[in-house]
Amino acid sequence: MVHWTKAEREIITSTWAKVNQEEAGQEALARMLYVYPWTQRYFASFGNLSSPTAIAGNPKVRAHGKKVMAALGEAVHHMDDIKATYKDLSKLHSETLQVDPENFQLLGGSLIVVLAKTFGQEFTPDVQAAFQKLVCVVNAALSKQYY
Ligand code: HEG
Repeated sequence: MVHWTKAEREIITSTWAKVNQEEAGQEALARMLYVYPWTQRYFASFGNLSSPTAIAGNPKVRAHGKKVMAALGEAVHHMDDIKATYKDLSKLHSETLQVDPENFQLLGGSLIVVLAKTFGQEFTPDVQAAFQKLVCVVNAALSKQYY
């Protein structure tokens, strides 16, 4: 089981509370779709993803970014039980959506870039370390139901 220090818990919960979920989710997803264009293959039903402007203005990207952030919020609220929290979501990505689990780290990395931009000087190495750890635990949990 993952061990979280008191400092890591405080960093994650206090930073998360300051995040604008819809904006950050939209930007993280948009960056993943642009920087790693092969991830677009899973979102064929989302329509126009042909340029940064198209992606940024795509309402489905925005709505989906919000959903992803809500799911990440569940992880933040259940930091000691992320595997169980994501059991169904992992099954969905594996069996139904058939998302290659390699992609999870691309979205997690994009989110960290967005947090770094948002918080600037406040995004200290300690804050980064805590979020990198959270992203690793989330990715492992989402990959758990793959076989
Ligand atoms: Mg996934 C659906 C969360 C990475 C592709 N994703 C969803 C849903 C959630 C979610 C909450 C909605 C589930 C539902 O409708 O019941 N996704 C989620 C998280 C992360 C992640 C927390 C990682 C941090 N997803 C991810 C990645 C890809 C992907 C990396 C592909 C590159 N997700 C994907 C697709 C759908 C979801 C294609 C269905 C979208 C739709 O058709 O609306």
